[in-house]
Amino acid sequence: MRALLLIDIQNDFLPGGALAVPEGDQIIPIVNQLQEHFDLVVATQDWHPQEHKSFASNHEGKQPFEHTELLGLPQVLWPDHCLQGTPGADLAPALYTNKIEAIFRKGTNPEIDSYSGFYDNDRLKSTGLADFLRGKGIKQVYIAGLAGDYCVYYSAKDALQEGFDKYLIEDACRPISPEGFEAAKRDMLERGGKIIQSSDILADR
Ligand code: VGL
Ligand code: ZN
Repeated sequence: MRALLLIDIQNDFLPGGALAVPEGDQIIPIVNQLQEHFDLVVATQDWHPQEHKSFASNHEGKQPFEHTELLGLPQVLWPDHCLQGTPGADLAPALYTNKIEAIFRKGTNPEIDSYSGFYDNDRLKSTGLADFLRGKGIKQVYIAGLAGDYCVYYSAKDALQEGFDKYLIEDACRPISPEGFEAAKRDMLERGGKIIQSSDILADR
């Protein structure tokens, strides 16, 4: 059984959003087509309280995209984004959602960031996603979404660590930084992940 994991396809990560990923909107027609080729479709949603410490606005004198530390971990400070219950946190209106069986929210603890759909960045708290997937008999996890160099990358690493076969659908992702995405893809391959294109899936079945 194989699952499609849609990472953070939310308004704030689309062009015009608070933390826009270049060309983020271009993945939506692709992921809409992909969904019918999977046994299970699951989505994640970045879902921050206003006082979230990943926001530069909560650190005096700091600007978005500066680097700092949170709980001893390296942390990029972001513009305020994906505030719980706001339109920016909504899934993109053009995203086909009927097939999405569950949505896992993350980034709710104001003290720590949570890029992965499986765990927060310190791996202190699980979202329950891995057990959910195992409970559905999933062995292969295919990952698409935003941003390729942050939440997609961290989710991919955790999928591998949780023992799933992991496939990154490269053209169904867009990164914040192209260089960061290149490094992330190299690391995923070294960890045993596979990188494919949407056409590889759309061609079969
Ligand atoms: C993300 C930065 C901050 C992502 C979320 O979805 O990749 N990036 N929060
Ligand atoms: Zn975030």
